[in-house]
Amino acid sequence: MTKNSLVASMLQELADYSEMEDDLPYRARAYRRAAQTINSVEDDIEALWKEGTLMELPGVGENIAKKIDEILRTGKLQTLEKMKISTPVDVTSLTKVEGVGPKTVKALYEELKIRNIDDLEKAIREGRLADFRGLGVKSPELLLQRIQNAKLQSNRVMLIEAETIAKTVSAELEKNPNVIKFEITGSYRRKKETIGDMDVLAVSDAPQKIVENFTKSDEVREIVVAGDYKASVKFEKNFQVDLRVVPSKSWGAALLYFTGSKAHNIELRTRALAKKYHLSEYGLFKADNETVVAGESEEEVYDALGMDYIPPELRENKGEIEAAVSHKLPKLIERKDVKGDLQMHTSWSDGVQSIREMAEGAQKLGYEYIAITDHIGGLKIANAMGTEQIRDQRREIDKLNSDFEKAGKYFHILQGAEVNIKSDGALDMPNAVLKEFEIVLASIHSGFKDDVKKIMMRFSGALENENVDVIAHPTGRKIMERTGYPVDIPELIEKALETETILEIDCYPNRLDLSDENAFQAIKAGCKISVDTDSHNAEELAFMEQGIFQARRAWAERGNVLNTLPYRDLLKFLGS
Ligand code: DGT
Ligand code: CA
Ligand code: CA
Ligand code: ZN
Repeated sequence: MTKNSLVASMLQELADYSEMEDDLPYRARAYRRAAQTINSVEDDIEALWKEGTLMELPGVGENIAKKIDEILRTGKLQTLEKMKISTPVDVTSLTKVEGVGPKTVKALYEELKIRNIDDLEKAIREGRLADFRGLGVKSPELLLQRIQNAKLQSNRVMLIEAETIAKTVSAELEKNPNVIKFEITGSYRRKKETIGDMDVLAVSDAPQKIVENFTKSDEVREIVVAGDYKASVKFEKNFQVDLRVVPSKSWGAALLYFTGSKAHNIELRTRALAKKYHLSEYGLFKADNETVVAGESEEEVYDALGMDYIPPELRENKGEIEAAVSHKLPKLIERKDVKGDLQMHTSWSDGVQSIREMAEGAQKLGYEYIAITDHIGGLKIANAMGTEQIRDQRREIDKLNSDFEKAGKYFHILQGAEVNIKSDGALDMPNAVLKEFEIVLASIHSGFKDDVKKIMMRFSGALENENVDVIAHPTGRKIMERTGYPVDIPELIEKALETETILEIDCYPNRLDLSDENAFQAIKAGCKISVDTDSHNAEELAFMEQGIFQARRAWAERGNVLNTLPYRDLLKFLGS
């Protein structure tokens, strides 16, 4: 685990504080820029520091290099510590409220002693914030709404970010000799698209030692509580990690409890009561509350309740409990069922690598095929291809395919395309061109402010077009960034079924579009789904994993997903 994000978040905080203290605004900007660079570079900041090459990073001059040195040597920044003492506020969270900048944070603290979002909310509710208009809102209600939004977003992270944190946590626990076993539970284990906090469970014969070691990890920024069997700490960006140590005889019951969801737990407990049992995080007990029925493993608990084992992704109380009782749980799709990837971009449009590089990346993943789906038409921001380029690209693909054949590799590149659905609903390329592709994805990239009727009108042309195989990223949402354009999901599903159009789960980590719930509805209705990465370089092909989690949350079996088909069957399917 590199220290890049630790250094970046400290510089970011320093930037916020500097701006608040009305020091020199350009200095705050410089810290912020350096933080961004450090967050996005591939290089390990600690390695650069040891080599003495920090200043080769863009935006890192002598002053910032000194700060980085101090962070890496001492884990702290004296300047920042001093500022925190004089103005003890949670500037990072407060500035997440729309309309609240570092200057406002300072004023709120000086005038009303507001230190964090909760204080701010309280002040509004108690009518103490007379000058709410200074925050750019017409009413206190609107401000409360913004606070809710900030709270919702503030400390949640995308699944892919949680994976990085999970690796750190796992590395800490793996090197701890007192840990017998551990598991990261909660929404992380259920593979939700965003994670609020991380719930870690461990078995040990020396709980206190684990807690002590864990709270001393490099990444811990703040210890919220530390007891004999549990601790709550904050990592960078205020992300909370809870650790609980349990005895091995309760391992299964605790896993079940802390994996959740809460709704699933409540339903399980009700089922237990109906059997005259009592279920808690300590175990499944008889009515006397003493005789243990089950508890060491999750399987044992489900079994005692007369149910099949329920994979974590399904534990949302959406019918999985009934299905487990009647032995009708879906046989969920697995990563290894995937035979190819049907959305990716190359340097022919807005990607950064060649077709060959993408193909080689896909071969490393064991795929039989990929579809190159560069943008076509007039979409300027995506550097879309015109007809001449499409012909040239076809030649390159033919050549590569014949090279693979000669080399005895069973691997095939399909020439596909992503065509834009224009604001009037027409496709951005005539049918005569579209019909030459082996697979065509149609998608919306503009006119997000259209109302739902207009959006559905725009979709209908694409759905009814016989050359369109897939609707890509159907809602246009980006997680924690934008909700996308309005889509009537039931209508989209119905029309997709009618016209035999495939709906996509775009695996790009901030898209995951269709969402779990939308994909669940589509699959339930009988739609075929394509789970594809929308990669813009070969490394991103690995995002397939994210999409498979999402598909599992949507109850997808292998048969529901287009790109589990072997190459020959895929061609037959697309040809029909
Ligand atoms: P998150 O952290 O918001 O992404 O979502 P979770 O599901 O990880 O929720 P969290 O961290 O509040 O709690 C972890 C698990 O603990 C949750 O999935 C189920 C269990 N749990 C928490 N509170 C309750 C409760 O009041 N009742 C029951 N039955 N279970 C609970
Ligand atoms: Ca959690
Ligand atoms: Ca928690
Ligand atoms: Zn697109």
